[in-house]
Amino acid sequence: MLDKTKQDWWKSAVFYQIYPKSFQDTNGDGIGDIPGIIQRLDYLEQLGIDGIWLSPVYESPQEDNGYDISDYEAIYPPFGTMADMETLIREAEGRGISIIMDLVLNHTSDEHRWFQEALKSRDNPYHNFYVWRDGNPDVPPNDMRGVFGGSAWTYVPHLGQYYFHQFAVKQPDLNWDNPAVREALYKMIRFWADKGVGGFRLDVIDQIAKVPDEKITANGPRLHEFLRELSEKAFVRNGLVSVGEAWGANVERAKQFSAPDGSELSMVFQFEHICLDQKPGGEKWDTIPLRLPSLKQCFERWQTGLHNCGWNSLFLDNHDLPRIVSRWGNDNEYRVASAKMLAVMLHGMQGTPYIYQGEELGMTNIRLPIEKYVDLEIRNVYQERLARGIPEGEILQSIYARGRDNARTPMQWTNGENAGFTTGIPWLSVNPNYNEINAEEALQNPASTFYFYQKLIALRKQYPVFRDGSFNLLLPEDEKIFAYTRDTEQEHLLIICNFTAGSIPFDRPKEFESAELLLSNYEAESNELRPYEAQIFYRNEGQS
Ligand code: TEU
Ligand code: CA
Repeated sequence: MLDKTKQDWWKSAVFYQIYPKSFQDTNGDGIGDIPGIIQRLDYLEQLGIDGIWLSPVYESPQEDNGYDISDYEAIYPPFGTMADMETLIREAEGRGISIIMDLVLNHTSDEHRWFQEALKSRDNPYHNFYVWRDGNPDVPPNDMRGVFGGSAWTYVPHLGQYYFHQFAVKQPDLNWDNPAVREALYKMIRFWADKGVGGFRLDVIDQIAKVPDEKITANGPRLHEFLRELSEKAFVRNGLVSVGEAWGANVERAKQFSAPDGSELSMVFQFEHICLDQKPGGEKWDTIPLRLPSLKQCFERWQTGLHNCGWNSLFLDNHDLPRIVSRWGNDNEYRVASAKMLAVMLHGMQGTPYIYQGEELGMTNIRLPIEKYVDLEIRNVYQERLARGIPEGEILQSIYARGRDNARTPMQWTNGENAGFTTGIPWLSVNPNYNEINAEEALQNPASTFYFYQKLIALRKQYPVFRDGSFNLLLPEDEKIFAYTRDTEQEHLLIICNFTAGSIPFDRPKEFESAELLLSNYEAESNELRPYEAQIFYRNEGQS
Protein backbone atom coordinates (compact mmCIF):
# COMPACT_ATOMS: atom_id res chain seq x y z
CA MET A 1 0.00 0.00 0.00
CA LEU A 2 1.20 3.50 -0.79
CA ASP A 3 1.94 5.88 2.05
CA LYS A 4 -0.68 8.50 1.31
CA THR A 5 0.52 10.90 3.95
CA LYS A 6 3.34 11.72 1.54
CA GLN A 7 2.43 14.93 -0.22
CA ASP A 8 2.97 13.65 -3.76
CA TRP A 9 1.94 10.02 -3.21
CA TRP A 10 0.00 10.18 -6.47
CA LYS A 11 3.29 10.24 -8.41
CA SER A 12 3.78 6.59 -7.45
CA ALA A 13 0.13 5.68 -7.90
CA VAL A 14 -1.88 3.92 -10.58
CA PHE A 15 -5.51 4.97 -10.99
CA TYR A 16 -8.47 3.12 -12.44
CA GLN A 17 -11.42 4.89 -14.06
CA ILE A 18 -14.94 3.65 -13.38
CA TYR A 19 -17.85 4.69 -15.56
CA PRO A 20 -20.52 3.78 -13.01
CA LYS A 21 -23.42 3.32 -15.41
CA SER A 22 -21.55 0.48 -17.13
CA PHE A 23 -19.59 -1.13 -14.32
CA GLN A 24 -21.83 -3.44 -12.27
CA ASP A 25 -25.57 -3.49 -11.77
CA THR A 26 -26.83 -5.05 -8.53
CA ASN A 27 -30.60 -4.55 -8.67
CA GLY A 28 -31.52 -5.63 -12.19
CA ASP A 29 -32.50 -2.21 -13.55
CA GLY A 30 -29.83 -2.47 -16.23
CA ILE A 31 -27.82 0.45 -14.81
CA GLY A 32 -24.57 0.04 -12.93
CA ASP A 33 -24.61 1.34 -9.37
CA ILE A 34 -22.48 2.18 -6.34
CA PRO A 35 -23.25 -1.10 -4.53
CA GLY A 36 -21.91 -2.75 -7.70
CA ILE A 37 -18.63 -0.88 -7.34
CA ILE A 38 -18.40 -1.90 -3.68
CA GLN A 39 -18.95 -5.49 -4.72
CA ARG A 40 -16.01 -5.30 -7.13
CA LEU A 41 -13.50 -3.62 -4.84
CA ASP A 42 -11.76 -6.93 -4.18
CA TYR A 43 -11.19 -7.29 -7.92
CA LEU A 44 -9.64 -3.82 -8.03
CA GLU A 45 -7.52 -4.51 -4.98
CA GLN A 46 -6.24 -7.63 -6.67
CA LEU A 47 -5.31 -5.60 -9.73
CA GLY A 48 -3.27 -3.41 -7.40
CA ILE A 49 -4.57 0.08 -8.10
CA ASP A 50 -4.31 2.97 -5.61
CA GLY A 51 -7.25 5.11 -6.60
CA ILE A 52 -10.49 5.18 -8.52
CA TRP A 53 -11.42 8.07 -10.81
CA LEU A 54 -15.17 7.83 -10.49
CA SER A 55 -17.12 9.40 -13.36
CA PRO A 56 -20.02 11.55 -12.09
CA VAL A 57 -22.48 9.95 -9.67
CA TYR A 58 -24.29 13.17 -8.72
CA GLU A 59 -27.97 13.90 -9.18
CA SER A 60 -28.49 14.50 -12.89
CA PRO A 61 -31.08 14.20 -15.66
CA GLN A 62 -28.38 12.14 -17.47
CA GLU A 63 -28.54 14.06 -20.73
CA ASP A 64 -24.76 13.49 -20.91
CA ASN A 65 -24.50 10.55 -18.50
CA GLY A 66 -23.96 12.66 -15.42
CA TYR A 67 -21.72 15.37 -16.91
CA ASP A 68 -24.85 17.48 -16.48
CA ILE A 69 -25.16 17.84 -12.72
CA SER A 70 -28.40 19.06 -11.19
CA ASP A 71 -27.30 18.72 -7.55
CA TYR A 72 -23.62 18.46 -6.59
CA GLU A 73 -24.43 17.30 -3.07
CA ALA A 74 -26.81 14.45 -3.89
CA ILE A 75 -26.40 11.07 -5.55
CA TYR A 76 -28.34 10.09 -8.68
CA PRO A 77 -30.89 7.68 -7.13
CA PRO A 78 -30.43 4.80 -9.63
CA PHE A 79 -26.74 4.81 -8.62
CA GLY A 80 -27.57 4.55 -4.92
CA THR A 81 -27.76 6.73 -1.83
CA MET A 82 -25.39 9.05 -0.02
CA ALA A 83 -24.99 6.25 2.52
CA ASP A 84 -23.84 3.94 -0.31
CA MET A 85 -21.33 6.58 -1.37
CA GLU A 86 -20.00 6.89 2.16
CA THR A 87 -19.67 3.11 2.35
CA LEU A 88 -17.78 3.09 -0.94
CA ILE A 89 -15.33 5.72 0.30
CA ARG A 90 -14.74 3.79 3.53
CA GLU A 91 -14.53 0.32 1.95
CA ALA A 92 -12.14 1.56 -0.72
CA GLU A 93 -10.00 3.30 1.89
CA GLY A 94 -9.71 0.01 3.78
CA ARG A 95 -8.13 -1.51 0.65
CA GLY A 96 -5.72 1.37 0.12
CA ILE A 97 -7.86 2.82 -2.65
CA SER A 98 -8.71 6.54 -2.76
CA ILE A 99 -11.82 7.84 -4.44
CA ILE A 100 -11.16 10.61 -6.93
CA MET A 101 -14.51 12.14 -7.82
CA ASP A 102 -15.25 13.60 -11.22
CA LEU A 103 -16.20 17.22 -10.87
CA VAL A 104 -17.83 19.30 -13.57
CA LEU A 105 -17.17 22.95 -12.71
CA ASN A 106 -17.54 24.46 -16.16
CA HIS A 107 -21.29 23.94 -16.42
CA THR A 108 -24.28 22.48 -14.62
CA SER A 109 -27.47 20.88 -15.85
CA ASP A 110 -30.23 23.30 -16.81
CA GLU A 111 -32.20 21.46 -14.12
CA HIS A 112 -29.81 22.64 -11.40
CA ARG A 113 -31.55 24.89 -8.87
CA TRP A 114 -29.14 27.72 -9.73
CA PHE A 115 -30.20 27.69 -13.37
CA GLN A 116 -33.87 27.33 -12.50
CA GLU A 117 -33.52 30.46 -10.37
CA ALA A 118 -31.50 32.20 -13.08
CA LEU A 119 -34.35 31.66 -15.51
CA LYS A 120 -36.84 33.46 -13.29
CA SER A 121 -35.71 36.99 -14.03
CA ARG A 122 -32.75 39.13 -14.97
CA ASP A 123 -32.42 40.37 -11.40
CA ASN A 124 -32.66 37.03 -9.65
CA PRO A 125 -29.52 36.62 -7.48
CA TYR A 126 -28.60 33.48 -9.46
CA HIS A 127 -29.04 35.03 -12.90
CA ASN A 128 -25.42 36.08 -13.04
CA PHE A 129 -24.29 32.51 -12.17
CA TYR A 130 -24.53 31.83 -15.91
CA VAL A 131 -23.40 33.58 -19.09
CA TRP A 132 -26.12 35.69 -20.74
CA ARG A 133 -26.22 38.03 -23.72
CA ASP A 134 -29.14 40.17 -24.87
CA GLY A 135 -30.48 39.54 -28.33
CA ASN A 136 -33.42 38.76 -30.50
CA PRO A 137 -34.56 35.27 -31.44
CA ASP A 138 -33.13 35.24 -34.95
CA VAL A 139 -29.64 36.56 -34.29
CA PRO A 140 -27.49 34.70 -31.78
CA PRO A 141 -24.62 36.76 -30.28
CA ASN A 142 -22.15 34.98 -32.59
CA ASP A 143 -21.70 31.81 -34.61
CA MET A 144 -20.01 29.68 -31.93
CA ARG A 145 -20.98 26.01 -31.98
CA GLY A 146 -21.53 23.59 -29.10
CA VAL A 147 -19.21 20.57 -28.87
CA PHE A 148 -22.17 18.26 -29.43
CA GLY A 149 -23.51 20.21 -32.41
CA GLY A 150 -25.82 23.19 -32.91
CA SER A 151 -25.30 26.76 -31.75
CA ALA A 152 -23.54 27.44 -28.44
CA TRP A 153 -26.31 29.95 -27.66
CA THR A 154 -29.87 29.15 -26.64
CA TYR A 155 -32.56 31.82 -26.54
CA VAL A 156 -34.91 32.25 -23.59
CA PRO A 157 -37.90 34.24 -24.91
CA HIS A 158 -39.26 35.55 -21.60
CA LEU A 159 -35.87 37.04 -20.72
CA GLY A 160 -35.01 38.26 -24.21
CA GLN A 161 -31.58 36.74 -23.66
CA TYR A 162 -29.35 33.93 -24.84
CA TYR A 163 -27.39 31.69 -22.48
CA PHE A 164 -24.03 30.26 -23.46
CA HIS A 165 -23.23 26.52 -23.47
CA GLN A 166 -19.98 25.02 -24.77
CA PHE A 167 -21.59 21.58 -24.68
CA ALA A 168 -25.26 20.53 -24.95
CA VAL A 169 -28.27 22.86 -24.66
CA LYS A 170 -28.95 21.26 -21.28
CA GLN A 171 -25.43 22.12 -20.04
CA PRO A 172 -25.38 25.90 -19.43
CA ASP A 173 -21.90 27.32 -18.71
CA LEU A 174 -21.21 28.73 -15.26
CA ASN A 175 -19.95 32.29 -15.09
CA TRP A 176 -16.59 32.06 -13.32
CA ASP A 177 -16.17 35.84 -13.44
CA ASN A 178 -18.80 35.98 -10.72
CA PRO A 179 -17.06 35.46 -7.34
CA ALA A 180 -20.30 34.07 -5.86
CA VAL A 181 -20.12 31.16 -8.33
CA ARG A 182 -16.58 30.36 -7.29
CA GLU A 183 -17.38 30.50 -3.57
CA ALA A 184 -20.41 28.23 -4.04
CA LEU A 185 -18.22 25.69 -5.84
CA TYR A 186 -15.47 25.76 -3.17
CA LYS A 187 -18.06 25.22 -0.48
CA MET A 188 -19.37 22.18 -2.36
CA ILE A 189 -15.83 20.79 -2.75
CA ARG A 190 -15.31 21.05 1.00
CA PHE A 191 -18.54 19.08 1.49
CA TRP A 192 -16.93 16.17 -0.39
CA ALA A 193 -13.52 16.63 1.20
CA ASP A 194 -15.20 16.19 4.58
CA LYS A 195 -16.58 12.86 3.40
CA GLY A 196 -13.05 11.61 2.88
CA VAL A 197 -12.55 11.59 -0.87
CA GLY A 198 -8.93 11.63 -2.04
CA GLY A 199 -9.35 14.25 -4.72
CA PHE A 200 -11.00 15.28 -7.95
CA ARG A 201 -10.78 14.89 -11.69
CA LEU A 202 -11.77 18.26 -13.10
CA ASP A 203 -13.84 18.12 -16.24
CA VAL A 204 -12.77 20.54 -19.04
CA ILE A 205 -11.05 22.70 -16.45
CA ASP A 206 -9.14 24.71 -19.06
CA GLN A 207 -12.48 25.95 -20.41
CA ILE A 208 -13.84 27.61 -17.26
CA ALA A 209 -12.38 31.04 -18.10
CA LYS A 210 -14.15 31.35 -21.43
CA VAL A 211 -14.76 34.69 -23.11
CA PRO A 212 -17.55 34.02 -25.60
CA ASP A 213 -17.50 37.54 -27.05
CA GLU A 214 -13.98 36.86 -28.27
CA LYS A 215 -14.79 33.24 -29.12
CA ILE A 216 -12.33 32.07 -26.47
CA THR A 217 -13.17 28.73 -24.87
CA ALA A 218 -9.94 27.10 -23.60
CA ASN A 219 -7.13 29.03 -21.88
CA GLY A 220 -9.02 32.24 -21.23
CA PRO A 221 -7.08 35.19 -19.77
CA ARG A 222 -8.16 34.55 -16.16
CA LEU A 223 -7.65 30.77 -16.21
CA HIS A 224 -4.49 30.61 -14.09
CA GLU A 225 -5.88 33.11 -11.61
CA PHE A 226 -8.99 30.93 -11.18
CA LEU A 227 -6.95 27.74 -10.85
CA ARG A 228 -4.69 29.23 -8.19
CA GLU A 229 -7.67 30.37 -6.19
CA LEU A 230 -9.39 26.99 -6.56
CA SER A 231 -6.26 25.19 -5.52
CA GLU A 232 -5.68 27.37 -2.49
CA LYS A 233 -9.26 27.50 -1.26
CA ALA A 234 -10.37 23.97 -2.03
CA PHE A 235 -7.56 21.53 -2.73
CA VAL A 236 -4.30 22.34 -0.94
CA ARG A 237 -6.08 23.15 2.26
CA ASN A 238 -7.73 19.72 2.21
CA GLY A 239 -4.70 17.74 0.95
CA LEU A 240 -6.56 16.66 -2.19
CA VAL A 241 -5.12 15.42 -5.47
CA SER A 242 -6.43 17.27 -8.53
CA VAL A 243 -6.35 16.10 -12.13
CA GLY A 244 -7.30 18.62 -14.77
CA GLU A 245 -8.79 17.56 -18.07
CA ALA A 246 -7.27 19.99 -20.58
CA TRP A 247 -7.82 19.40 -24.29
CA GLY A 248 -6.15 22.74 -24.95
CA ALA A 249 -2.93 21.99 -23.06
CA ASN A 250 0.47 21.99 -24.69
CA VAL A 251 3.73 21.29 -22.86
CA GLU A 252 4.27 24.91 -21.83
CA ARG A 253 0.76 25.32 -20.43
CA ALA A 254 0.91 21.94 -18.73
CA LYS A 255 4.06 23.00 -16.88
CA GLN A 256 2.08 25.78 -15.34
CA PHE A 257 -1.00 23.63 -14.59
CA SER A 258 1.09 20.98 -12.86
CA ALA A 259 3.92 23.06 -11.40
CA PRO A 260 5.64 21.14 -8.57
CA ASP A 261 4.82 23.89 -6.06
CA GLY A 262 1.20 22.72 -6.25
CA SER A 263 -0.06 26.22 -6.95
CA GLU A 264 -2.54 25.00 -9.61
CA LEU A 265 -3.20 21.26 -10.11
CA SER A 266 -1.45 17.99 -9.28
CA MET A 267 -1.42 16.81 -12.88
CA VAL A 268 -3.10 17.14 -16.25
CA PHE A 269 -4.87 15.01 -18.77
CA GLN A 270 -3.68 16.28 -22.13
CA PHE A 271 -4.74 14.91 -25.48
CA GLU A 272 -2.05 15.64 -28.03
CA HIS A 273 -1.20 11.97 -28.58
CA ILE A 274 -4.89 11.11 -28.86
CA CYS A 275 -5.44 13.57 -31.72
CA LEU A 276 -2.59 12.36 -33.95
CA ASP A 277 -4.80 10.11 -36.05
CA GLN A 278 -7.22 12.91 -36.80
CA LYS A 279 -6.98 15.16 -39.87
CA PRO A 280 -5.22 18.39 -38.83
CA GLY A 281 -7.88 21.05 -38.45
CA GLY A 282 -10.61 18.41 -38.91
CA GLU A 283 -13.11 17.00 -36.45
CA LYS A 284 -12.51 13.82 -34.50
CA TRP A 285 -14.61 11.93 -37.06
CA ASP A 286 -12.12 12.76 -39.83
CA THR A 287 -9.63 10.01 -39.16
CA ILE A 288 -6.22 9.36 -40.70
CA PRO A 289 -3.85 6.44 -40.04
CA LEU A 290 -1.51 6.87 -37.08
CA ARG A 291 2.13 7.39 -38.03
CA LEU A 292 4.29 5.80 -35.34
CA PRO A 293 7.11 8.38 -35.59
CA SER A 294 4.67 11.19 -34.82
CA LEU A 295 3.34 9.30 -31.78
CA LYS A 296 6.86 8.72 -30.49
CA GLN A 297 7.92 12.30 -31.02
CA CYS A 298 4.79 13.54 -29.29
CA PHE A 299 5.43 11.40 -26.21
CA GLU A 300 9.09 12.43 -26.27
CA ARG A 301 8.12 16.10 -26.24
CA TRP A 302 5.88 15.57 -23.20
CA GLN A 303 8.21 13.22 -21.35
CA THR A 304 11.25 15.46 -21.67
CA GLY A 305 9.25 18.70 -21.43
CA LEU A 306 7.68 17.95 -18.04
CA HIS A 307 10.62 16.07 -16.50
CA ASN A 308 11.32 17.66 -13.09
CA CYS A 309 8.99 20.59 -13.76
CA GLY A 310 5.48 19.19 -14.11
CA TRP A 311 3.49 15.98 -13.95
CA ASN A 312 1.47 14.20 -16.61
CA SER A 313 -1.25 11.57 -16.62
CA LEU A 314 -0.65 8.52 -18.80
CA PHE A 315 -3.71 7.18 -20.58
CA LEU A 316 -4.89 5.74 -23.87
CA ASP A 317 -8.51 4.99 -23.01
CA ASN A 318 -11.34 6.76 -21.27
CA HIS A 319 -15.13 7.05 -21.52
CA ASP A 320 -14.87 9.53 -24.43
CA LEU A 321 -12.43 7.53 -26.55
CA PRO A 322 -12.61 4.36 -28.61
CA ARG A 323 -10.97 1.25 -27.15
CA ILE A 324 -7.22 1.44 -27.68
CA VAL A 325 -6.75 -2.19 -28.71
CA SER A 326 -9.18 -1.60 -31.59
CA ARG A 327 -7.60 1.75 -32.39
CA TRP A 328 -3.82 1.30 -32.30
CA GLY A 329 -3.56 -2.42 -31.67
CA ASN A 330 -5.15 -5.40 -33.37
CA ASP A 331 -8.48 -6.59 -32.01
CA ASN A 332 -8.45 -9.88 -33.94
CA GLU A 333 -5.63 -12.38 -34.01
CA TYR A 334 -3.27 -10.33 -31.84
CA ARG A 335 -5.76 -8.81 -29.44
CA VAL A 336 -4.05 -10.03 -26.28
CA ALA A 337 -0.51 -9.43 -27.51
CA SER A 338 -1.26 -5.93 -28.77
CA ALA A 339 -3.24 -4.93 -25.67
CA LYS A 340 -0.23 -5.90 -23.56
CA MET A 341 2.17 -4.13 -25.90
CA LEU A 342 0.22 -0.86 -25.67
CA ALA A 343 0.18 -1.17 -21.89
CA VAL A 344 3.97 -1.58 -21.80
CA MET A 345 4.47 1.39 -24.11
CA LEU A 346 2.44 3.59 -21.77
CA HIS A 347 3.27 2.25 -18.31
CA GLY A 348 7.00 2.45 -18.99
CA MET A 349 6.79 6.23 -19.05
CA GLN A 350 6.89 8.95 -16.42
CA GLY A 351 3.52 10.10 -15.09
CA THR A 352 0.51 8.64 -13.33
CA PRO A 353 -1.09 5.81 -15.34
CA TYR A 354 -4.87 5.57 -15.64
CA ILE A 355 -6.54 2.30 -16.62
CA TYR A 356 -10.08 2.61 -17.97
CA GLN A 357 -12.50 -0.15 -16.91
CA GLY A 358 -12.18 -3.16 -19.20
CA GLU A 359 -8.84 -2.03 -20.63
CA GLU A 360 -7.23 -4.57 -18.29
CA LEU A 361 -9.26 -7.25 -20.11
CA GLY A 362 -8.44 -5.96 -23.58
CA MET A 363 -12.08 -5.00 -24.23
CA THR A 364 -12.77 -3.87 -27.81
CA ASN A 365 -14.92 -1.46 -29.82
CA ILE A 366 -18.47 -2.33 -30.81
CA ARG A 367 -20.57 -1.84 -33.97
CA LEU A 368 -24.27 -1.18 -33.48
CA PRO A 369 -27.18 -0.22 -35.70
CA ILE A 370 -27.64 3.54 -35.34
CA GLU A 371 -30.81 3.28 -33.24
CA LYS A 372 -28.96 1.28 -30.57
CA TYR A 373 -26.50 4.08 -29.74
CA VAL A 374 -27.29 6.14 -26.66
CA ASP A 375 -24.59 8.84 -26.65
CA LEU A 376 -26.02 12.27 -27.51
CA GLU A 377 -22.90 13.16 -29.46
CA ILE A 378 -23.29 10.13 -31.74
CA ARG A 379 -26.97 10.84 -32.29
CA ASN A 380 -26.38 14.52 -33.07
CA VAL A 381 -23.41 13.94 -35.32
CA TYR A 382 -25.25 11.29 -37.29
CA GLN A 383 -28.10 13.75 -38.03
CA GLU A 384 -25.82 16.70 -38.73
CA ARG A 385 -23.58 14.78 -41.10
CA LEU A 386 -26.54 13.26 -42.94
CA ALA A 387 -27.92 16.78 -43.43
CA ARG A 388 -24.54 17.84 -44.83
CA GLY A 389 -24.89 15.14 -47.49
CA ILE A 390 -22.22 12.76 -46.17
CA PRO A 391 -23.11 9.17 -47.17
CA GLU A 392 -24.59 7.14 -44.31
CA GLY A 393 -22.05 4.34 -44.70
CA GLU A 394 -19.21 6.79 -44.20
CA ILE A 395 -20.84 8.32 -41.13
CA LEU A 396 -21.33 4.89 -39.55
CA GLN A 397 -17.70 3.95 -40.23
CA SER A 398 -16.53 7.02 -38.36
CA ILE A 399 -18.88 6.25 -35.47
CA TYR A 400 -17.49 2.69 -35.31
CA ALA A 401 -14.01 4.16 -35.17
CA ARG A 402 -14.55 7.10 -32.82
CA GLY A 403 -17.98 6.97 -31.15
CA ARG A 404 -17.95 7.32 -27.37
CA ASP A 405 -20.27 4.34 -26.85
CA ASN A 406 -17.36 2.09 -27.87
CA ALA A 407 -15.94 2.61 -24.41
CA ARG A 408 -19.27 2.66 -22.60
CA THR A 409 -20.57 -0.85 -23.26
CA PRO A 410 -21.06 -2.77 -20.00
CA MET A 411 -18.08 -4.25 -18.23
CA GLN A 412 -17.63 -7.91 -19.13
CA TRP A 413 -17.44 -9.92 -15.91
CA THR A 414 -18.44 -13.45 -16.94
CA ASN A 415 -19.50 -15.48 -19.95
CA GLY A 416 -23.02 -15.70 -18.50
CA GLU A 417 -26.07 -13.68 -19.50
CA ASN A 418 -25.31 -9.98 -20.18
CA ALA A 419 -21.68 -10.69 -19.28
CA GLY A 420 -22.65 -10.77 -15.60
CA PHE A 421 -23.26 -7.01 -15.73
CA THR A 422 -26.99 -7.16 -15.05
CA THR A 423 -29.86 -9.59 -14.66
CA GLY A 424 -32.10 -7.04 -16.42
CA ILE A 425 -31.88 -5.26 -19.75
CA PRO A 426 -28.57 -3.37 -20.03
CA TRP A 427 -28.94 0.38 -20.75
CA LEU A 428 -26.44 0.00 -23.62
CA SER A 429 -25.75 -3.21 -25.57
CA VAL A 430 -23.19 -5.61 -24.17
CA ASN A 431 -20.38 -6.36 -26.61
CA PRO A 432 -21.18 -9.82 -28.05
CA ASN A 433 -17.55 -10.88 -27.58
CA TYR A 434 -18.09 -11.29 -23.81
CA ASN A 435 -18.03 -15.06 -24.24
CA GLU A 436 -14.35 -14.82 -24.95
CA ILE A 437 -13.41 -11.57 -23.18
CA ASN A 438 -14.44 -11.41 -19.53
CA ALA A 439 -12.95 -10.99 -16.08
CA GLU A 440 -13.77 -14.49 -14.88
CA GLU A 441 -11.79 -16.01 -17.74
CA ALA A 442 -8.96 -13.54 -17.21
CA LEU A 443 -8.64 -14.39 -13.53
CA GLN A 444 -8.30 -18.09 -14.35
CA ASN A 445 -5.66 -17.53 -17.00
CA PRO A 446 -2.15 -16.65 -15.81
CA ALA A 447 -1.36 -15.31 -19.30
CA SER A 448 -4.29 -12.85 -19.33
CA THR A 449 -4.02 -9.12 -19.88
CA PHE A 450 -5.38 -8.71 -16.33
CA TYR A 451 -2.32 -10.33 -14.77
CA PHE A 452 -0.10 -8.44 -17.17
CA TYR A 453 -1.49 -5.12 -15.93
CA GLN A 454 -1.14 -6.41 -12.38
CA LYS A 455 2.58 -6.97 -13.03
CA LEU A 456 3.03 -3.55 -14.62
CA ILE A 457 1.45 -1.91 -11.58
CA ALA A 458 3.65 -3.90 -9.23
CA LEU A 459 6.80 -3.01 -11.18
CA ARG A 460 6.04 0.69 -10.86
CA LYS A 461 5.97 0.25 -7.08
CA GLN A 462 9.12 -1.84 -6.99
CA TYR A 463 11.54 0.22 -9.09
CA PRO A 464 11.82 3.98 -8.52
CA VAL A 465 13.08 4.47 -12.09
CA PHE A 466 9.49 4.12 -13.37
CA ARG A 467 8.56 7.22 -11.41
CA ASP A 468 11.79 9.20 -11.59
CA GLY A 469 13.79 8.21 -14.65
CA SER A 470 14.46 10.53 -17.56
CA PHE A 471 13.10 9.51 -20.95
CA ASN A 472 15.30 8.87 -23.95
CA LEU A 473 13.73 7.93 -27.26
CA LEU A 474 15.53 5.44 -29.51
CA LEU A 475 14.97 5.09 -33.27
CA PRO A 476 12.82 8.25 -33.59
CA GLU A 477 12.08 7.72 -37.30
CA ASP A 478 11.40 3.97 -37.20
CA GLU A 479 7.88 3.21 -38.46
CA LYS A 480 7.45 -0.08 -36.60
CA ILE A 481 9.28 -0.08 -33.30
CA PHE A 482 8.70 2.18 -30.30
CA ALA A 483 11.75 1.89 -28.05
CA TYR A 484 13.04 4.10 -25.26
CA THR A 485 15.14 4.02 -22.15
CA ARG A 486 14.39 5.45 -18.71
CA ASP A 487 17.38 6.41 -16.64
CA THR A 488 18.31 7.48 -13.16
CA GLU A 489 21.90 7.39 -11.94
CA GLN A 490 21.40 3.92 -10.50
CA GLU A 491 18.67 2.31 -12.54
CA HIS A 492 18.01 1.88 -16.24
CA LEU A 493 15.03 0.56 -18.18
CA LEU A 494 14.80 -0.39 -21.81
CA ILE A 495 11.28 -0.56 -23.24
CA ILE A 496 10.78 -2.15 -26.67
CA CYS A 497 7.44 -2.38 -28.49
CA ASN A 498 6.69 -3.83 -31.89
CA PHE A 499 3.68 -1.97 -33.28
CA THR A 500 3.19 -4.38 -36.21
CA ALA A 501 1.80 -7.86 -36.87
CA GLY A 502 5.10 -8.87 -38.48
CA SER A 503 8.43 -10.07 -37.09
CA ILE A 504 11.32 -7.58 -37.10
CA PRO A 505 15.00 -8.02 -36.36
CA PHE A 506 16.15 -5.92 -33.41
CA ASP A 507 19.45 -5.72 -31.55
CA ARG A 508 19.34 -4.43 -28.01
CA PRO A 509 21.70 -1.55 -27.24
CA LYS A 510 25.02 -2.88 -25.90
CA GLU A 511 24.45 -1.68 -22.32
CA PHE A 512 21.34 -3.86 -22.10
CA GLU A 513 22.80 -7.04 -23.60
CA SER A 514 22.97 -8.78 -20.24
CA ALA A 515 20.14 -6.87 -18.59
CA GLU A 516 17.33 -8.60 -16.71
CA LEU A 517 14.04 -9.13 -18.57
CA LEU A 518 11.39 -7.78 -16.18
CA LEU A 519 8.35 -8.37 -18.35
CA SER A 520 7.40 -9.58 -21.81
CA ASN A 521 4.22 -10.63 -23.59
CA TYR A 522 5.91 -13.69 -25.12
CA GLU A 523 7.29 -16.66 -23.26
CA ALA A 524 10.62 -17.82 -24.68
CA GLU A 525 13.21 -15.28 -25.81
CA SER A 526 13.90 -14.82 -29.49
CA ASN A 527 16.42 -12.78 -31.46
CA GLU A 528 13.76 -10.94 -33.39
CA LEU A 529 10.66 -9.06 -32.27
CA ARG A 530 7.51 -11.12 -32.85
CA PRO A 531 4.09 -9.59 -33.70
CA TYR A 532 3.26 -6.89 -31.13
CA GLU A 533 6.05 -8.11 -28.89
CA ALA A 534 6.85 -5.89 -25.92
CA GLN A 535 9.72 -6.15 -23.46
CA ILE A 536 11.00 -4.33 -20.42
CA PHE A 537 14.68 -4.79 -19.56
CA TYR A 538 16.24 -3.59 -16.32
CA ARG A 539 19.78 -2.87 -15.26
CA ASN A 540 21.08 -1.54 -11.95
CA GLU A 541 24.53 0.06 -11.92
CA GLY A 542 25.03 -0.93 -8.32
CA GLN A 543 24.40 -4.64 -9.03
CA SER A 544 26.95 -5.71 -11.65
O1 TEU B 1 -15.19 15.95 -22.17
C1 TEU B 1 -14.63 17.10 -22.72
C2 TEU B 1 -14.57 17.15 -24.19
O2 TEU B 1 -14.57 18.22 -24.75
C3 TEU B 1 -14.46 15.93 -24.99
O3 TEU B 1 -14.02 14.82 -24.32
C4 TEU B 1 -15.72 15.65 -25.70
O4 TEU B 1 -16.69 15.08 -24.89
C5 TEU B 1 -15.49 14.66 -26.79
O5 TEU B 1 -14.28 14.86 -27.38
C6 TEU B 1 -16.54 14.86 -27.80
O6 TEU B 1 -16.07 14.42 -29.00
C7 TEU B 1 -15.70 16.02 -20.90
C8 TEU B 1 -16.22 14.67 -20.47
O7 TEU B 1 -15.15 13.76 -20.38
C9 TEU B 1 -17.30 14.23 -21.41
O8 TEU B 1 -17.76 12.94 -21.13
C10 TEU B 1 -18.41 15.24 -21.31
O9 TEU B 1 -19.40 14.95 -22.24
C11 TEU B 1 -17.91 16.67 -21.53
O10 TEU B 1 -16.74 16.97 -20.80
C12 TEU B 1 -18.94 17.67 -21.08
O11 TEU B 1 -19.03 17.68 -19.68
CA1 CA C 1 -28.70 -0.72 -10.84
